[in-house]
Amino acid sequence: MWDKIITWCRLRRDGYVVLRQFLDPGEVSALRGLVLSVYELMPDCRSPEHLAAHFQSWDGVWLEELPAFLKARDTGLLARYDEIGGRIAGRTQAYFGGAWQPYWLRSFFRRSTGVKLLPWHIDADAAQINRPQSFNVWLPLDAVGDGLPSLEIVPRSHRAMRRGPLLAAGPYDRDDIVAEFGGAATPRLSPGDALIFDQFTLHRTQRPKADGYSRLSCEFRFFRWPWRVHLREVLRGSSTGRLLLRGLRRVLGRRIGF
Ligand SMILES: O=C(O)CCC(=O)C(=O)O
Repeated sequence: MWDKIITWCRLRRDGYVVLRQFLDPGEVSALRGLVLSVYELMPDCRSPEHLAAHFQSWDGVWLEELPAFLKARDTGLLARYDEIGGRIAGRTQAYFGGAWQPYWLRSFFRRSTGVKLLPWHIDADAAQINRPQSFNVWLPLDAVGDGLPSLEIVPRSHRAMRRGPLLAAGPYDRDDIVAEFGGAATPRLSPGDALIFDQFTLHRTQRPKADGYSRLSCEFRFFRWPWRVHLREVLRGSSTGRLLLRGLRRVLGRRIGF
């Protein structure tokens, strides 16, 4: 239990946390095999249109629409996707609590070849998260940090960035802003390790030592509603809960807040 509390406190304090061996070797090879098989199919993808267009423009595979494509193409692969996706969601919830829901709409596989390096940004605006609380479970499928580029993270930038206005990614791309926060950290990660960071934490692709590399990574984003909304949804989910909710509304009126 203590390791989970410490993990949560680190994420809150630093805006990121590294979880070594978040996935075991069997899960890493299942995920890697799945991602490679999906990438083999993707050049033929014509629909859903949004999935096909994003694959064409930046080689990314949006997870929200992937099941529809796999259902039409390869149900075996769909079953593998459901299995590993469910495990990653379950593992994340085991660490951070069941209120964190997978945010498939904002999750994807990425094959990065260094053609377009992402500059300093926060996901809250660059990834259009549009939820009060969200974090990214970044899972590289290749070793990163020495040869292949990891992510550079600006520790403890998330609180200040949350207070600022949401901007397009560009204006954050200034090294003086990063220096004000005390500089960046670059985690070295092996496949199976997870880098988990808040949607307001400044980060970018580590500048690679050489052009022309290829690395695979997955970004599983999670969000949770404020506790009041969560409680309301839980209560709405059962007849006793709905009864209780009605009673609370009668007694507390507007003060109940939902
Ligand atoms: O994969 C990368 O190099 C950058 C990923 C990233 O920063 C993001 O998706 O927000």
